[in-house]
Amino acid sequence: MERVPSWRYLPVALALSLPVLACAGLTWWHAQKAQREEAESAARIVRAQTQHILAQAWEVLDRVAALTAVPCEQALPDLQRWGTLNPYFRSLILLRDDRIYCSSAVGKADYSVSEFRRWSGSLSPGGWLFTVDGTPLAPERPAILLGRSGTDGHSGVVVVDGRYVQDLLNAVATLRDYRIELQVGEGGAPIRSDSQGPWDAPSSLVYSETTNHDGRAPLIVRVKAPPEDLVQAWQQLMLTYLPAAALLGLGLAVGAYRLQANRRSFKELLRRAMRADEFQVHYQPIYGQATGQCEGVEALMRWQRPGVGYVRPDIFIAAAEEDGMIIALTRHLFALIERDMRSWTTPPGFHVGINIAAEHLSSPELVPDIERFVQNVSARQPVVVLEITERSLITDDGQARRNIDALRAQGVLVAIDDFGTGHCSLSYLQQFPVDYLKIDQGFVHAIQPSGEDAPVLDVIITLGHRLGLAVLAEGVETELQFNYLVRRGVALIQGYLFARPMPSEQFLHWYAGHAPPPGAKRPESSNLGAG
Ligand code: G
Ligand code: G
Ligand code: MN
Repeated sequence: MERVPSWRYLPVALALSLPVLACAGLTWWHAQKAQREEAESAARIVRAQTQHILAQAWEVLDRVAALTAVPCEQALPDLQRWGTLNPYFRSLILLRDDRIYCSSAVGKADYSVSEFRRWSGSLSPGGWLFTVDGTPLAPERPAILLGRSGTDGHSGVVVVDGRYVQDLLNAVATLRDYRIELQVGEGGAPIRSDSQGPWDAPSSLVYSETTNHDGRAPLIVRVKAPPEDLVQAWQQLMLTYLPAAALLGLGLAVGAYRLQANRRSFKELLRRAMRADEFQVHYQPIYGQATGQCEGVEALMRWQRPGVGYVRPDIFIAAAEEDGMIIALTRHLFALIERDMRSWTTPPGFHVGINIAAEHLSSPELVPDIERFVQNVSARQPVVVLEITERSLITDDGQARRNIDALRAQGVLVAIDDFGTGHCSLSYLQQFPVDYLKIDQGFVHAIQPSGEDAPVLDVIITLGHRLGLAVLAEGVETELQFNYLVRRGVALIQGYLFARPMPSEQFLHWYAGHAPPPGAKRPESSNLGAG
Protein backbone atom coordinates (compact mmCIF):
# COMPACT_ATOMS: atom_id res chain seq x y z
CA MET A 1 0.00 0.00 0.00
CA GLU A 2 1.03 3.56 -0.63
CA ARG A 3 2.37 5.39 2.38
CA VAL A 4 0.07 8.32 3.07
CA PRO A 5 2.02 11.57 3.24
CA SER A 6 0.62 13.97 5.83
CA TRP A 7 0.24 16.78 3.28
CA ARG A 8 -2.08 14.68 1.19
CA TYR A 9 -5.16 16.10 2.86
CA LEU A 10 -3.93 19.66 2.44
CA PRO A 11 -6.02 20.37 -0.70
CA VAL A 12 -9.10 18.95 1.02
CA ALA A 13 -8.45 21.03 4.14
CA LEU A 14 -7.87 24.11 2.01
CA ALA A 15 -11.04 23.53 -0.01
CA LEU A 16 -12.97 23.19 3.23
CA SER A 17 -11.51 26.17 5.06
CA LEU A 18 -10.94 28.72 2.32
CA PRO A 19 -14.62 29.63 1.75
CA VAL A 20 -15.16 29.89 5.51
CA LEU A 21 -12.10 32.06 5.97
CA ALA A 22 -13.09 34.17 2.98
CA CYS A 23 -16.57 34.53 4.44
CA ALA A 24 -15.17 35.62 7.81
CA GLY A 25 -12.89 38.14 6.15
CA LEU A 26 -15.51 39.54 3.83
CA THR A 27 -18.19 39.86 6.52
CA TRP A 28 -15.69 41.56 8.84
CA TRP A 29 -14.80 44.00 6.10
CA HIS A 30 -18.48 44.50 5.33
CA ALA A 31 -19.40 45.06 8.99
CA GLN A 32 -16.66 47.67 9.31
CA LYS A 33 -17.78 49.40 6.16
CA ALA A 34 -21.43 49.43 7.26
CA GLN A 35 -20.46 50.77 10.67
CA ARG A 36 -18.37 53.52 9.14
CA GLU A 37 -21.13 54.47 6.75
CA GLU A 38 -23.75 54.64 9.49
CA ALA A 39 -21.47 56.76 11.63
CA GLU A 40 -20.83 58.97 8.65
CA SER A 41 -24.53 59.65 8.15
CA ALA A 42 -24.92 60.37 11.87
CA ALA A 43 -22.08 62.85 11.59
CA ARG A 44 -23.67 64.38 8.52
CA ILE A 45 -26.89 65.12 10.44
CA VAL A 46 -24.91 66.73 13.24
CA ARG A 47 -22.83 68.78 10.85
CA ALA A 48 -25.78 70.02 8.79
CA GLN A 49 -27.81 71.07 11.80
CA THR A 50 -24.85 72.77 13.49
CA GLN A 51 -24.03 74.69 10.36
CA HIS A 52 -27.65 75.73 10.10
CA ILE A 53 -27.56 77.16 13.63
CA LEU A 54 -24.18 78.83 13.13
CA ALA A 55 -25.27 80.43 9.87
CA GLN A 56 -28.07 82.19 11.74
CA ALA A 57 -25.66 83.24 14.47
CA TRP A 58 -23.18 84.78 12.01
CA GLU A 59 -25.95 86.70 10.37
CA VAL A 60 -27.18 88.18 13.67
CA LEU A 61 -23.61 88.77 14.82
CA ASP A 62 -23.04 91.24 11.99
CA ARG A 63 -25.95 93.28 13.27
CA VAL A 64 -24.84 92.94 16.91
CA ALA A 65 -21.35 94.19 16.05
CA ALA A 66 -22.91 97.21 14.37
CA LEU A 67 -24.65 98.09 17.67
CA THR A 68 -21.28 98.72 19.36
CA ALA A 69 -21.47 102.18 17.88
CA VAL A 70 -24.35 103.18 20.20
CA PRO A 71 -24.73 103.11 24.01
CA CYS A 72 -26.24 100.09 25.74
CA GLU A 73 -29.64 101.72 26.41
CA GLN A 74 -30.08 102.35 22.74
CA ALA A 75 -28.81 98.93 21.64
CA LEU A 76 -30.73 96.89 24.20
CA PRO A 77 -34.18 96.71 22.54
CA ASP A 78 -32.68 95.28 19.36
CA LEU A 79 -30.46 92.88 21.27
CA GLN A 80 -33.43 91.66 23.31
CA ARG A 81 -35.68 91.26 20.29
CA TRP A 82 -33.16 89.28 18.28
CA GLY A 83 -32.18 87.22 21.30
CA THR A 84 -35.77 86.30 22.12
CA LEU A 85 -36.88 85.60 18.58
CA ASN A 86 -34.14 83.09 17.89
CA PRO A 87 -34.54 79.93 19.98
CA TYR A 88 -30.87 78.95 19.67
CA PHE A 89 -29.38 82.07 21.26
CA ARG A 90 -28.76 82.29 24.97
CA SER A 91 -27.80 85.93 24.85
CA LEU A 92 -26.40 88.65 22.67
CA ILE A 93 -23.74 90.78 24.31
CA LEU A 94 -21.59 93.81 23.70
CA LEU A 95 -18.14 94.25 25.20
CA ARG A 96 -15.44 96.82 25.43
CA ASP A 97 -11.96 95.36 25.61
CA ASP A 98 -12.56 92.45 28.02
CA ARG A 99 -15.52 93.83 29.95
CA ILE A 100 -19.11 93.07 29.09
CA TYR A 101 -21.24 96.21 29.26
CA CYS A 102 -24.49 95.16 27.64
CA SER A 103 -26.40 91.85 27.44
CA SER A 104 -29.77 90.89 25.98
CA ALA A 105 -30.28 88.72 29.08
CA VAL A 106 -29.39 91.09 31.91
CA GLY A 107 -29.37 94.49 30.26
CA LYS A 108 -26.68 96.93 31.22
CA ALA A 109 -23.82 95.13 32.93
CA ASP A 110 -20.21 95.29 33.90
CA TYR A 111 -18.28 92.10 34.35
CA SER A 112 -15.17 90.50 32.95
CA VAL A 113 -15.11 88.02 30.12
CA SER A 114 -12.99 85.86 32.39
CA GLU A 115 -16.24 84.66 33.89
CA PHE A 116 -16.70 82.70 30.69
CA ARG A 117 -14.70 79.64 31.22
CA ARG A 118 -12.03 79.01 28.62
CA TRP A 119 -12.15 82.48 27.23
CA SER A 120 -9.13 82.75 25.09
CA GLY A 121 -6.89 85.80 25.18
CA SER A 122 -6.11 86.31 21.56
CA LEU A 123 -9.10 86.54 19.33
CA SER A 124 -8.96 87.53 15.72
CA PRO A 125 -10.76 90.85 15.18
CA GLY A 126 -12.37 89.64 11.94
CA GLY A 127 -14.60 87.14 13.74
CA TRP A 128 -14.06 84.22 16.06
CA LEU A 129 -15.79 81.17 17.30
CA PHE A 130 -15.21 78.70 20.15
CA THR A 131 -16.99 76.46 22.58
CA VAL A 132 -17.16 76.91 26.33
CA ASP A 133 -18.24 74.57 29.11
CA GLY A 134 -20.52 77.17 30.64
CA THR A 135 -21.40 80.87 30.75
CA PRO A 136 -21.96 83.15 33.78
CA LEU A 137 -25.73 82.74 33.26
CA ALA A 138 -25.61 78.98 32.96
CA PRO A 139 -22.25 77.71 34.22
CA GLU A 140 -23.07 74.04 33.68
CA ARG A 141 -24.32 74.32 30.13
CA PRO A 142 -21.95 74.45 27.21
CA ALA A 143 -22.27 77.21 24.69
CA ILE A 144 -20.79 78.29 21.41
CA LEU A 145 -19.49 81.82 21.32
CA LEU A 146 -19.21 83.82 18.13
CA GLY A 147 -17.68 87.27 18.18
CA ARG A 148 -16.75 90.15 15.93
CA SER A 149 -15.05 93.49 16.43
CA GLY A 150 -17.19 96.56 16.18
CA THR A 151 -16.09 100.20 16.57
CA ASP A 152 -12.98 101.20 18.55
CA GLY A 153 -12.19 98.36 20.96
CA HIS A 154 -15.77 97.18 21.19
CA SER A 155 -17.06 93.85 19.97
CA GLY A 156 -20.32 92.01 19.62
CA VAL A 157 -20.82 88.42 20.78
CA VAL A 158 -23.56 85.88 20.11
CA VAL A 159 -23.83 83.13 22.71
CA VAL A 160 -25.40 80.08 21.09
CA ASP A 161 -26.89 77.77 23.67
CA GLY A 162 -25.16 74.37 23.57
CA ARG A 163 -28.35 72.70 24.73
CA TYR A 164 -29.79 72.43 21.23
CA VAL A 165 -26.62 71.02 19.83
CA GLN A 166 -26.37 68.66 22.73
CA ASP A 167 -29.98 67.49 22.30
CA LEU A 168 -29.18 66.88 18.68
CA LEU A 169 -26.06 64.88 19.58
CA ASN A 170 -28.06 62.87 22.10
CA ALA A 171 -30.81 62.13 19.62
CA VAL A 172 -28.36 61.03 16.97
CA ALA A 173 -26.33 59.04 19.49
CA THR A 174 -29.32 56.86 20.34
CA LEU A 175 -29.26 55.56 16.77
CA ARG A 176 -26.48 53.12 17.59
CA ASP A 177 -25.33 53.69 21.11
CA TYR A 178 -22.85 56.23 19.78
CA ARG A 179 -20.85 58.78 21.66
CA ILE A 180 -20.61 61.89 19.54
CA GLU A 181 -18.30 64.84 19.98
CA LEU A 182 -18.68 68.17 18.28
CA GLN A 183 -15.96 70.75 18.30
CA VAL A 184 -16.27 74.11 16.63
CA GLY A 185 -13.52 76.64 16.38
CA GLU A 186 -9.98 76.31 17.65
CA GLY A 187 -9.07 74.90 20.98
CA GLY A 188 -12.48 75.03 22.64
CA ALA A 189 -13.93 72.22 24.70
CA PRO A 190 -15.92 69.75 22.63
CA ILE A 191 -19.65 69.35 23.14
CA ARG A 192 -20.47 65.75 23.86
CA SER A 193 -23.55 63.64 23.71
CA ASP A 194 -24.27 62.54 27.26
CA SER A 195 -24.59 58.85 26.65
CA GLN A 196 -25.27 56.32 29.28
CA GLY A 197 -21.98 55.38 30.79
CA PRO A 198 -18.88 57.45 31.20
CA TRP A 199 -16.98 58.80 28.25
CA ASP A 200 -13.89 56.93 29.11
CA ALA A 201 -15.70 53.59 28.87
CA PRO A 202 -14.06 51.59 26.06
CA SER A 203 -15.24 52.94 22.77
CA SER A 204 -13.50 53.09 19.48
CA LEU A 205 -13.45 55.94 17.05
CA VAL A 206 -15.53 54.88 14.08
CA TYR A 207 -15.68 58.05 12.10
CA SER A 208 -14.17 61.49 12.32
CA GLU A 209 -14.52 64.41 9.99
CA THR A 210 -13.22 67.94 9.93
CA THR A 211 -15.00 70.42 7.73
CA ASN A 212 -14.41 74.09 7.40
CA HIS A 213 -17.50 75.88 8.55
CA ASP A 214 -18.10 78.88 6.28
CA GLY A 215 -14.37 79.13 5.80
CA ARG A 216 -14.24 80.65 9.28
CA ALA A 217 -13.60 77.82 11.69
CA PRO A 218 -13.10 74.10 11.62
CA LEU A 219 -16.04 71.93 12.57
CA ILE A 220 -15.01 68.56 13.90
CA VAL A 221 -17.43 65.68 14.43
CA ARG A 222 -16.23 62.46 16.03
CA VAL A 223 -18.41 59.40 16.29
CA LYS A 224 -17.40 56.65 18.68
CA ALA A 225 -19.07 53.32 19.32
CA PRO A 226 -18.57 50.48 21.80
CA PRO A 227 -16.16 47.96 20.30
CA GLU A 228 -18.63 45.11 20.77
CA ASP A 229 -20.95 46.82 18.25
CA LEU A 230 -18.70 45.85 15.40
CA VAL A 231 -18.33 42.33 16.69
CA GLN A 232 -22.10 42.00 17.01
CA ALA A 233 -22.70 43.31 13.50
CA TRP A 234 -20.06 40.91 12.23
CA GLN A 235 -21.64 38.00 14.07
CA GLN A 236 -24.98 38.87 12.52
CA LEU A 237 -23.47 38.80 9.04
CA MET A 238 -21.61 35.58 9.80
CA LEU A 239 -24.84 33.95 10.94
CA THR A 240 -26.35 34.86 7.60
CA TYR A 241 -23.53 33.84 5.30
CA LEU A 242 -21.57 31.19 7.17
CA PRO A 243 -23.92 28.28 6.39
CA ALA A 244 -23.62 28.96 2.67
CA ALA A 245 -19.84 29.31 2.92
CA ALA A 246 -19.56 26.13 4.94
CA LEU A 247 -21.71 24.32 2.44
CA LEU A 248 -19.55 25.58 -0.40
CA GLY A 249 -16.42 24.54 1.49
CA LEU A 250 -17.89 21.13 2.06
CA GLY A 251 -18.73 20.79 -1.63
CA LEU A 252 -15.25 21.84 -2.65
CA ALA A 253 -13.68 19.51 -0.10
CA VAL A 254 -15.72 16.58 -1.39
CA GLY A 255 -14.69 17.52 -4.94
CA ALA A 256 -11.03 17.78 -3.97
CA TYR A 257 -11.19 14.50 -2.11
CA ARG A 258 -12.84 12.73 -5.04
CA LEU A 259 -10.31 14.13 -7.47
CA GLN A 260 -7.50 12.92 -5.26
CA ALA A 261 -9.10 9.58 -4.74
CA ASN A 262 -9.55 9.23 -8.49
CA ARG A 263 -5.94 10.07 -9.10
CA ARG A 264 -4.83 7.68 -6.42
CA SER A 265 -7.03 4.99 -7.79
CA PHE A 266 -5.74 5.60 -11.32
CA LYS A 267 -2.18 5.32 -10.08
CA GLU A 268 -3.11 2.22 -8.18
CA LEU A 269 -4.84 0.86 -11.28
CA LEU A 270 -1.70 1.40 -13.36
CA ARG A 271 0.47 -0.21 -10.72
CA ARG A 272 -1.81 -3.21 -10.54
CA ALA A 273 -1.94 -3.45 -14.32
CA MET A 274 1.86 -3.47 -14.44
CA ARG A 275 2.05 -6.15 -11.78
CA ALA A 276 -0.65 -8.20 -13.51
CA ASP A 277 1.27 -7.88 -16.77
CA GLU A 278 -1.62 -6.28 -18.62
CA PHE A 279 0.67 -4.14 -20.78
CA GLN A 280 2.16 -5.36 -23.97
CA VAL A 281 4.54 -3.81 -26.42
CA HIS A 282 3.73 -3.68 -30.09
CA TYR A 283 6.55 -3.11 -32.50
CA GLN A 284 6.07 -1.25 -35.73
CA PRO A 285 8.78 -1.99 -38.31
CA ILE A 286 10.57 0.88 -39.99
CA TYR A 287 11.67 0.55 -43.59
CA GLY A 288 15.13 1.79 -44.50
CA GLN A 289 15.32 3.27 -47.96
CA ALA A 290 19.07 2.65 -48.28
CA THR A 291 18.92 -1.06 -47.55
CA GLY A 292 15.37 -1.74 -48.66
CA GLN A 293 14.87 -3.59 -45.42
CA CYS A 294 13.40 -3.31 -41.99
CA GLU A 295 16.03 -1.34 -40.14
CA GLY A 296 14.27 -0.88 -36.90
CA VAL A 297 11.06 -0.70 -34.93
CA GLU A 298 9.14 1.75 -32.83
CA ALA A 299 7.98 0.30 -29.53
CA LEU A 300 4.38 1.23 -28.81
CA MET A 301 2.65 0.42 -25.57
CA ARG A 302 -0.67 -1.40 -25.54
CA TRP A 303 -3.00 -2.00 -22.61
CA GLN A 304 -5.57 -4.74 -22.72
CA ARG A 305 -7.60 -4.63 -19.53
CA PRO A 306 -9.22 -7.94 -18.68
CA GLY A 307 -12.98 -7.56 -18.74
CA VAL A 308 -12.75 -3.98 -19.93
CA GLY A 309 -10.91 -4.18 -23.20
CA TYR A 310 -8.38 -2.14 -25.05
CA VAL A 311 -7.43 1.22 -23.61
CA ARG A 312 -6.25 3.75 -26.15
CA PRO A 313 -2.57 4.56 -25.58
CA ASP A 314 -2.96 8.29 -26.12
CA ILE A 315 -5.46 8.26 -23.24
CA PHE A 316 -3.54 6.23 -20.69
CA ILE A 317 -0.22 7.81 -21.64
CA ALA A 318 -1.66 11.29 -21.13
CA ALA A 319 -3.24 10.22 -17.81
CA ALA A 320 0.02 8.66 -16.66
CA GLU A 321 1.86 11.87 -17.54
CA GLU A 322 -0.64 13.93 -15.61
CA ASP A 323 -0.52 11.76 -12.53
CA GLY A 324 3.23 11.46 -12.36
CA MET A 325 3.25 7.80 -13.43
CA ILE A 326 4.89 8.11 -16.83
CA ILE A 327 8.42 7.36 -15.61
CA ALA A 328 7.26 4.24 -13.82
CA LEU A 329 5.31 3.19 -16.90
CA THR A 330 8.27 3.78 -19.22
CA ARG A 331 10.50 1.71 -16.95
CA HIS A 332 7.92 -1.03 -17.17
CA LEU A 333 8.07 -0.64 -20.96
CA PHE A 334 11.84 -1.12 -20.81
CA ALA A 335 11.38 -4.32 -18.84
CA LEU A 336 8.84 -5.62 -21.36
CA ILE A 337 11.11 -4.81 -24.31
CA GLU A 338 14.06 -6.47 -22.55
CA ARG A 339 11.95 -9.59 -22.08
CA ASP A 340 10.76 -9.55 -25.71
CA MET A 341 14.20 -8.95 -27.18
CA ARG A 342 15.64 -12.06 -25.62
CA SER A 343 14.04 -14.08 -28.40
CA TRP A 344 14.86 -11.67 -31.22
CA THR A 345 17.34 -12.31 -33.99
CA THR A 346 17.87 -8.74 -35.14
CA PRO A 347 21.40 -7.79 -36.17
CA PRO A 348 23.59 -5.31 -34.25
CA GLY A 349 22.67 -1.72 -35.06
CA PHE A 350 18.95 -2.51 -35.40
CA HIS A 351 17.02 0.57 -34.29
CA VAL A 352 14.65 0.37 -31.35
CA GLY A 353 12.60 3.55 -30.98
CA ILE A 354 11.13 4.36 -27.60
CA ASN A 355 8.79 7.25 -26.84
CA ILE A 356 10.10 9.32 -23.94
CA ALA A 357 7.77 11.74 -22.20
CA ALA A 358 8.85 15.30 -21.38
CA GLU A 359 8.98 14.68 -17.64
CA HIS A 360 11.29 11.71 -18.07
CA LEU A 361 13.51 13.55 -20.54
CA SER A 362 14.14 16.37 -18.11
CA SER A 363 14.62 14.04 -15.16
CA PRO A 364 18.08 13.16 -13.84
CA GLU A 365 16.88 9.54 -13.81
CA LEU A 366 16.74 9.29 -17.58
CA VAL A 367 20.44 8.61 -18.15
CA PRO A 368 20.74 5.76 -15.63
CA ASP A 369 17.41 4.32 -16.85
CA ILE A 370 18.55 4.22 -20.46
CA GLU A 371 21.99 2.96 -19.54
CA ARG A 372 20.43 0.10 -17.64
CA PHE A 373 18.14 -0.67 -20.58
CA VAL A 374 21.03 -0.63 -23.07
CA GLN A 375 22.94 -2.92 -20.74
CA ASN A 376 20.04 -5.35 -20.45
CA VAL A 377 19.56 -5.65 -24.22
CA SER A 378 23.27 -5.63 -25.02
CA ALA A 379 23.07 -9.17 -26.39
CA ARG A 380 21.36 -7.77 -29.52
CA GLN A 381 23.38 -4.52 -29.56
CA PRO A 382 20.50 -2.41 -30.84
CA VAL A 383 20.73 1.32 -31.45
CA VAL A 384 18.31 2.90 -29.01
CA VAL A 385 16.38 5.84 -30.43
CA LEU A 386 14.66 8.18 -28.00
CA GLU A 387 11.58 9.67 -29.60
CA ILE A 388 10.92 12.97 -27.92
CA THR A 389 8.34 15.61 -28.64
CA GLU A 390 8.94 19.23 -29.48
CA ARG A 391 7.18 20.18 -26.25
CA SER A 392 9.84 18.48 -24.16
CA LEU A 393 12.51 20.63 -25.81
CA ILE A 394 10.59 23.83 -25.24
CA THR A 395 10.03 23.16 -21.54
CA ASP A 396 13.66 22.20 -20.95
CA ASP A 397 15.48 23.95 -18.14
CA GLY A 398 18.83 22.46 -19.06
CA GLN A 399 18.51 18.95 -17.68
CA ALA A 400 17.04 17.57 -20.91
CA ARG A 401 19.92 19.01 -22.86
CA ARG A 402 22.45 17.47 -20.46
CA ASN A 403 20.66 14.11 -20.70
CA ILE A 404 20.65 14.23 -24.48
CA ASP A 405 24.34 15.12 -24.60
CA ALA A 406 25.27 12.35 -22.18
CA LEU A 407 23.23 9.69 -23.97
CA ARG A 408 24.28 10.66 -27.48
CA ALA A 409 27.86 10.39 -26.34
CA GLN A 410 27.09 6.73 -25.61
CA GLY A 411 25.61 6.08 -29.05
CA VAL A 412 21.95 6.63 -28.25
CA LEU A 413 20.07 8.49 -30.99
CA VAL A 414 17.44 11.14 -30.52
CA ALA A 415 14.47 11.70 -32.83
CA ILE A 416 11.93 14.51 -32.75
CA ASP A 417 8.56 12.77 -32.89
CA ASP A 418 5.45 14.12 -34.61
CA PHE A 419 7.64 16.84 -36.08
CA GLY A 420 5.74 19.86 -37.34
CA THR A 421 2.78 19.56 -35.01
CA GLY A 422 4.35 21.12 -31.91
CA HIS A 423 5.45 24.67 -31.48
CA CYS A 424 9.14 24.14 -31.75
CA SER A 425 10.85 27.14 -33.19
CA LEU A 426 13.62 26.45 -35.62
CA SER A 427 16.12 27.85 -33.18
CA TYR A 428 15.49 24.87 -30.90
CA LEU A 429 16.41 22.57 -33.74
CA GLN A 430 19.73 24.32 -34.12
CA GLN A 431 20.29 24.32 -30.41
CA PHE A 432 19.47 20.70 -29.67
CA PRO A 433 21.65 17.99 -31.08
CA VAL A 434 19.22 15.46 -32.53
CA ASP A 435 19.60 12.75 -35.14
CA TYR A 436 16.20 12.32 -36.77
CA LEU A 437 13.07 14.13 -37.62
CA LYS A 438 9.94 12.00 -37.61
CA ILE A 439 7.51 13.81 -39.85
CA ASP A 440 4.00 13.68 -38.47
CA GLN A 441 1.57 11.55 -40.44
CA GLY A 442 -0.63 14.58 -41.05
CA PHE A 443 1.90 15.95 -43.53
CA VAL A 444 2.27 12.59 -45.21
CA HIS A 445 -1.49 12.33 -45.66
CA ALA A 446 -1.38 15.66 -47.48
CA ILE A 447 0.16 13.91 -50.46
CA GLN A 448 -2.58 14.04 -53.10
CA PRO A 449 -3.25 11.36 -55.74
CA SER A 450 -3.60 14.25 -58.24
CA GLY A 451 0.15 14.49 -58.19
CA GLU A 452 0.24 18.02 -56.79
CA ASP A 453 3.06 18.94 -54.47
CA ALA A 454 2.69 18.90 -50.71
CA PRO A 455 4.65 22.09 -50.06
CA VAL A 456 4.84 21.95 -46.26
CA LEU A 457 6.01 18.35 -46.39
CA ASP A 458 8.62 19.28 -48.98
CA VAL A 459 9.90 22.11 -46.81
CA ILE A 460 10.17 19.85 -43.75
CA ILE A 461 12.08 17.23 -45.73
CA THR A 462 14.45 19.85 -47.11
CA LEU A 463 14.85 21.39 -43.67
CA GLY A 464 15.79 18.00 -42.20
CA HIS A 465 18.31 17.37 -44.92
CA ARG A 466 19.82 20.81 -44.64
CA LEU A 467 20.26 20.33 -40.91
CA GLY A 468 22.02 17.06 -41.64
CA LEU A 469 19.30 15.00 -39.94
CA ALA A 470 17.85 11.68 -41.01
CA VAL A 471 14.23 12.08 -42.02
CA LEU A 472 11.56 9.51 -41.21
CA ALA A 473 8.01 9.74 -42.51
CA GLU A 474 5.24 8.37 -40.30
CA GLY A 475 1.84 7.01 -41.26
CA VAL A 476 2.74 5.98 -44.80
CA GLU A 477 -0.26 4.04 -46.03
CA THR A 478 -0.11 4.07 -49.85
CA GLU A 479 2.38 3.36 -52.60
CA LEU A 480 1.75 6.84 -53.85
CA GLN A 481 2.91 8.35 -50.57
CA PHE A 482 5.80 5.95 -50.45
CA ASN A 483 7.02 6.84 -53.93
CA TYR A 484 6.61 10.56 -53.34
CA LEU A 485 8.74 10.31 -50.18
CA VAL A 486 11.38 8.10 -51.72
CA ARG A 487 11.70 10.50 -54.62
CA ARG A 488 12.46 13.26 -52.17
CA GLY A 489 15.11 11.24 -50.43
CA VAL A 490 13.28 10.39 -47.22
CA ALA A 491 15.51 7.71 -45.73
CA LEU A 492 13.11 5.99 -43.35
CA ILE A 493 9.48 5.06 -43.83
CA GLN A 494 7.04 3.92 -41.15
CA GLY A 495 3.40 3.12 -41.72
CA TYR A 496 0.73 0.53 -42.38
CA LEU A 497 1.97 0.11 -45.96
CA PHE A 498 5.16 -1.48 -44.72
CA ALA A 499 3.84 -2.99 -41.52
CA ARG A 500 1.41 -2.39 -38.68
CA PRO A 501 2.51 -2.40 -35.04
CA MET A 502 2.47 -6.01 -33.84
CA PRO A 503 3.25 -8.06 -30.74
CA SER A 504 6.73 -9.44 -30.30
CA GLU A 505 6.09 -13.04 -31.50
CA GLN A 506 4.27 -11.81 -34.57
CA PHE A 507 7.06 -9.35 -35.26
CA LEU A 508 9.63 -12.16 -35.04
CA HIS A 509 7.66 -14.12 -37.56
CA TRP A 510 7.24 -11.10 -39.82
CA TYR A 511 10.89 -10.19 -39.50
CA ALA A 512 12.02 -13.66 -40.49
CA GLY A 513 10.08 -13.21 -43.73
CA HIS A 514 11.34 -9.71 -44.36
CA ALA A 515 14.97 -9.81 -43.45
CA PRO A 516 16.52 -11.10 -46.62
CA PRO A 517 19.32 -13.64 -46.35
CA PRO A 518 22.75 -12.05 -46.45
CA GLY A 519 23.67 -10.79 -49.91
CA ALA A 520 20.10 -10.72 -51.19
CA LYS A 521 18.95 -7.99 -53.58
CA ARG A 522 17.12 -4.94 -52.39
CA PRO A 523 13.38 -5.49 -52.85
CA GLU A 524 11.28 -3.32 -55.15
CA SER A 525 8.92 -0.86 -53.55
CA SER A 526 5.94 -2.93 -54.69
CA ASN A 527 7.11 -5.75 -52.42
CA LEU A 528 6.75 -3.58 -49.40
CA GLY A 529 3.30 -4.53 -48.20
CA ALA A 530 3.17 -6.60 -45.07
CA GLY A 531 0.32 -8.71 -46.40
O1 G B 1 0.10 3.68 -32.07
P1 G B 1 -0.43 4.36 -30.97
O2 G B 1 -1.91 4.54 -31.03
O3 G B 1 0.03 3.48 -29.95
O4 G B 1 0.16 5.72 -30.45
C1 G B 1 -0.55 6.69 -29.73
C2 G B 1 0.34 7.67 -29.07
O5 G B 1 0.87 7.13 -27.88
C3 G B 1 1.54 8.05 -29.94
O6 G B 1 1.73 9.47 -29.85
C4 G B 1 2.69 7.38 -29.26
O7 G B 1 3.84 8.17 -29.38
C5 G B 1 2.24 7.27 -27.84
N1 G B 1 2.85 6.13 -27.19
C6 G B 1 2.69 4.83 -27.47
N2 G B 1 3.45 4.07 -26.64
C7 G B 1 4.10 4.95 -25.82
C8 G B 1 5.01 4.83 -24.76
O8 G B 1 5.44 3.73 -24.38
N3 G B 1 5.45 5.95 -24.14
C9 G B 1 5.03 7.17 -24.54
N4 G B 1 5.49 8.23 -23.89
N5 G B 1 4.16 7.35 -25.52
C10 G B 1 3.70 6.25 -26.18
O1 G C 1 4.79 7.94 -31.38
P1 G C 1 3.94 8.38 -32.55
O2 G C 1 3.11 9.58 -32.26
O3 G C 1 4.76 8.53 -33.78
O4 G C 1 2.98 7.19 -32.76
C1 G C 1 2.72 6.71 -33.99
C2 G C 1 1.25 6.43 -34.06
O5 G C 1 0.87 6.31 -35.41
C3 G C 1 0.85 5.18 -33.37
O6 G C 1 -0.40 5.41 -32.84
C4 G C 1 0.75 4.20 -34.52
O7 G C 1 -0.15 3.13 -34.22
C5 G C 1 0.19 5.08 -35.58
N1 G C 1 0.48 4.66 -36.94
C6 G C 1 1.57 4.01 -37.40
N2 G C 1 1.51 3.83 -38.74
C7 G C 1 0.33 4.38 -39.15
C8 G C 1 -0.30 4.53 -40.41
O8 G C 1 0.20 4.11 -41.46
N3 G C 1 -1.49 5.17 -40.44
C9 G C 1 -2.06 5.64 -39.32
N4 G C 1 -3.24 6.25 -39.42
N5 G C 1 -1.50 5.52 -38.10
C10 G C 1 -0.30 4.89 -38.01
MN1 MN D 1 6.70 7.87 -31.68
